[in-house]
Amino acid sequence: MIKLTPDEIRFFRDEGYVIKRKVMDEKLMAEARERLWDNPPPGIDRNDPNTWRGPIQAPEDREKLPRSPETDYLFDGWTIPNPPSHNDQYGAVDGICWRYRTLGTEKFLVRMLLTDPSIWGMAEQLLGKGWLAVPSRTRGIYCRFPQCDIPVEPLKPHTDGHEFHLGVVGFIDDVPPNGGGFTIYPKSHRVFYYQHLTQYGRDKADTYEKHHDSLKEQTATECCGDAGDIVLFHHRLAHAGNPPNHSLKIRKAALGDLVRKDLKDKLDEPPCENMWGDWPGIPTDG
Ligand SMILES: O=C(O)CCC(=O)C(=O)O
Ligand SMILES: [Fe+2]
Repeated sequence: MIKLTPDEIRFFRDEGYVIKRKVMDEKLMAEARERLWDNPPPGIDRNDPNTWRGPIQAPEDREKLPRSPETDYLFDGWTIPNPPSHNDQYGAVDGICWRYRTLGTEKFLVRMLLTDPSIWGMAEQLLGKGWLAVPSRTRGIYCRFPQCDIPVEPLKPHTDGHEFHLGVVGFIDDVPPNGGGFTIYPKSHRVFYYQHLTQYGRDKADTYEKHHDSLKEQTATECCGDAGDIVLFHHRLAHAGNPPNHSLKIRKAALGDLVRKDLKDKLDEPPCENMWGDWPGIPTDG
């Protein structure tokens, strides 16, 4: 079992994320890399790296596509509806990402990324033993194609819109530096926790935009590593949805969420003065 050290827990508290190396199960990662090719976007050929490139087209209006309730997020039987922005098949957005979301419901992926005993145990270290709700799905496997000749756009930071406590990003293949690694804004969780109307919901405070604009001045950190490495991140940590991939490999990461069982009772609560009230494992004194 891999555990978080007290220093790593403090790092998570102060920076909003922590990287743990070589955590995920090799066999399950091999299965994930294999299953990724069940349903690639048109024109993308597993055996021909020349085709591993965007742009792939996103539907013009994702909000109008039929919602698929079978992909809702169930936690111990209660539901967080899959947001309409997750409706399109490839989640193409900026042309170089391929978000294979429907694979996210597969049991092996939930086991690899969320209920793996080490990952579950580390999440319990932060959120309390016995407090995690059993998840039904991950977000899926999020790929980023090599940038090739597509112009690099400025980073687009955001905080996630759905309700959760702890995000998990797991690399199922190596991600070299500048290879589209998960790109975060350290410490921003301490700002954005207070920039929403509720602790966990998507509605933003009037002052959100001002703080969001100031992220442009902040240096983002790209989390890279090898297959098996994971990043645990706080739900209000700002991160970029479009990290450029200057490598020749497809960036392949599984994303998922862990929540406490009592999240459903707290959906209307405004942010608390102490942002760590639901995190019994986080020391607030030094
Ligand atoms: O793919 C990534 O690196 C980030 C994706 C992301 O932020 C999201 O989909 O919310
Ligand atoms: Fe995000």
